[in-house]
Amino acid sequence: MGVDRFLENPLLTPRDVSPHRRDFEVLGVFNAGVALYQGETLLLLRVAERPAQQDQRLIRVPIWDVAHEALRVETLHNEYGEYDVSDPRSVVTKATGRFAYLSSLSYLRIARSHDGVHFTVDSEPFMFPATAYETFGIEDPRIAEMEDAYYITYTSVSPFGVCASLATTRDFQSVQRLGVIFPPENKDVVLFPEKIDGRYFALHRPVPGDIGGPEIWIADSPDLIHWGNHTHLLGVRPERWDSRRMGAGAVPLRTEAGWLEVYHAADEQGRYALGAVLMDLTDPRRVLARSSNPLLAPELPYEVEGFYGNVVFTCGTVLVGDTLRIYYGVADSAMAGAELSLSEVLSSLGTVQVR
Ligand code: MAN
Repeated sequence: MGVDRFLENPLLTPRDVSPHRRDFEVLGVFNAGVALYQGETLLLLRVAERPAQQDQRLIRVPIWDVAHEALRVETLHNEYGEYDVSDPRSVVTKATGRFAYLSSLSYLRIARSHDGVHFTVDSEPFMFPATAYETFGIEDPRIAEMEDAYYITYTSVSPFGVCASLATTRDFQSVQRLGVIFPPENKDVVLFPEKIDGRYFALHRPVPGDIGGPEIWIADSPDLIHWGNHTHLLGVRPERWDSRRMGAGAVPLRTEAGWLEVYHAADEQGRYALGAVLMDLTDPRRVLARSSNPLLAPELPYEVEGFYGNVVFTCGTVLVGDTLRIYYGVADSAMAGAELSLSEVLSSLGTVQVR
């Protein structure tokens, strides 16, 4: 299958974004949600920042302080290697083996474009951590346009765990939080962009503790807030590209063949690739087909190398005619884009061609 990566890739890198305050540095600009708004393509970027690290023996971590409604920098003493920082995304206390902090704090910022390729980043954050469930940051937004509003599902991280939360906007200036919709541990929540038989649908990704693994579930709701009828939708496949963990990626796309979902999955080596799953239009709990091979896997240097390498991760696509444009985060560092033919994707799934 032909995958045309944009020649302009990476579209946005940390160099294109100034930190929200001067004593911070931007580590990553990635995993953006996508919306079409007033003739523009908007990327709702996940921006990961941390305080500039001045002394190797100290680790400075950012935390949203709910009580004081301010960002606090906590300094951890690491003179004797008390903390394990081998995974650059987190800080683990060696004595307990327990996760202590994220190494950066993520928030959401908008980038706007007339051609979908060249983006200008807003000077201010769009959504910054604000609640007790967001003290370690907010990540990986997905945007579903429904009934004159845009619904943003995002990951909220705090000492309480990793939750999925919901917010809504009409103008991409003001935003209203609607709270946590899936308790820990859950992430990768995407809303279907329309009601099916009178109910809202969402894909979600719980992380079971002892038995089971990180796989994709589906639920429905009368109001986007109360979710039930949880059903397991799609699981990992041993010894394949999606053998270890997986989650929904983009907002599902209505096609004549069914709901097309571009999802991400990692293998045993932690290599994240993208594949597709097709669900029945009237009963999305019915899986019709699934990619044998990835649609897109990390191959180019900007996908393989970075803050956390070997990762391609999508939170949104745009369909123009037969062209499926996938926006995706690369190596937890930057944003990229690629185009595929929708009819080729569907025929790779062994389904009927769309006209
Ligand atoms: C997490 C995801 C993303 C991230 C990948 C790779 O599980 O939720 O935030 O891009 O891992 O680090």
